[in-house]
Amino acid sequence: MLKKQIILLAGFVIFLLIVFVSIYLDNFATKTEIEIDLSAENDFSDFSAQKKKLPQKNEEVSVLEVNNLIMMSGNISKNEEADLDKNSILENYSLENGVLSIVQVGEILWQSNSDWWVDDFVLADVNHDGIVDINMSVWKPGNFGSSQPFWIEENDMSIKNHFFVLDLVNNKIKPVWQSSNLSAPNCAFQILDVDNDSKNDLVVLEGDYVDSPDCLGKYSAVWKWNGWGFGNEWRSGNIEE
Ligand SMILES: [Ca+2]
Ligand SMILES: [Ca+2]
Ligand SMILES: [Ca+2]
Repeated sequence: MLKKQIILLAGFVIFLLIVFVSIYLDNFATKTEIEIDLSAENDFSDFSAQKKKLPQKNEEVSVLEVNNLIMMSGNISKNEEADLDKNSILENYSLENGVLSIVQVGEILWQSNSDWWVDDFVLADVNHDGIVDINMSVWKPGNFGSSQPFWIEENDMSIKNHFFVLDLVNNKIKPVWQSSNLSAPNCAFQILDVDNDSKNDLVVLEGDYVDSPDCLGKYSAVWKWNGWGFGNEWRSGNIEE
């Protein structure tokens, strides 16, 4: 009888231990997560505060001419109207202080993430499927977009430049292609058919992360959509030399 009681008591003690350990581990995991998030957020608010101090640019002023191409870089503000989802209602695409907003009849359909700084956007069919895409140059912490590959254990949380291609489908944003950290940031970009094959090309002005959060163009390059991403077609020598 006593033996049975001892076994029951030991079982109960083990049960309590398991409960306490799991609560402790759970708290620990949540705490670590929050600390990581907060530090990334602080870095990003510093970064965006510095970006806001860069000279304000819009279509009328401060364009940059490279190989006869007009490109803008800096703190760009611009507005465009288009019907990308082909529902016969125009959406307004507006970029202000690094935030891209898509507004349709006074209603905000979408706004870029709070930890993204959108340098510029261009509405053009970059992947040749007949659908006009929203192409963006984005600075953000974290190497990956919404999905981190399972084999990568640690995300690089430094703020780097990315190129994102999105579509608007039924009033919702659908990611088409998102780069991880670009090895050189794009200071400015344009989408147009430079080699006259009736397919749009991505023309970029590349800089160096040493100038971040500013971006000073050093090389120009042409990229072409290859079905699953962008392949480099051509890169110039250093423009400054
Ligand atoms: Ca529409
Ligand atoms: Ca497209
Ligand atoms: Ca082309």
